[in-house]
Amino acid sequence: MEDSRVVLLLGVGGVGKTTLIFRLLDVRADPNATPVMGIYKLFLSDGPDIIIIDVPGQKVHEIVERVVPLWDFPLDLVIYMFDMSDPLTARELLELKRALDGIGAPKYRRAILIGNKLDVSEEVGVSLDLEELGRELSVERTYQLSLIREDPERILNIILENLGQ
Ligand SMILES: Nc1nc2c(ncn2[C@@H]2O[C@H](COP(=O)(O)OP(=O)(O)O)[C@@H](O)[C@H]2O)c(=O)[nH]1
Ligand SMILES: [Mg+2]
Repeated sequence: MEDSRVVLLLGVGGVGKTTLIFRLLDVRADPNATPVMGIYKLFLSDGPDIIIIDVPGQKVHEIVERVVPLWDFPLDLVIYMFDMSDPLTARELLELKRALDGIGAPKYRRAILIGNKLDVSEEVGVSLDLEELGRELSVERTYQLSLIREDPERILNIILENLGQ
């Protein structure tokens, strides 16, 4: 794994973690609830391989249990995700982060926050303070996206710029 970077997606079920990966890989299917850990590898022509880990589980406690085996894994980037149209997913994300901090893991070099489903949040008129949530999660950067229609290049660039590539 010398020449790979490892990215972990964290957020409760339904926020769009698997969608991010499917967009990146140009998989057209609509993702179902993720039953098992998904490990995807991107081979880039110029630069290290990127391994993306999609943690299964819908609720905070299920996800915490699933992240435990990743304890000693060297993570380069954590992408925290929530649904901009659903404030509960933001509260649950904070709960998830606190639960993970409470048991001292996982260790990572850098973290960012993606507020997904911007299309829905605009439609229903819900707006959340992304920067405030970003501060509470101690992330380096925040992004508002609608992953379902996002250009895969843009998603890849977000990952690369935060991996320092
Ligand atoms: N409207 C809208 N739906 C989205 C967006 N991103 C994901 N979804 C939908 O939200 C549902 C849950 O997404 P999924 O990727 O399975 O979430 P996960 O449980 O975090 O992996 C799926 O039906 C997606 O198609 C988005 O940007 N806008
Ligand atoms: Mg999923």
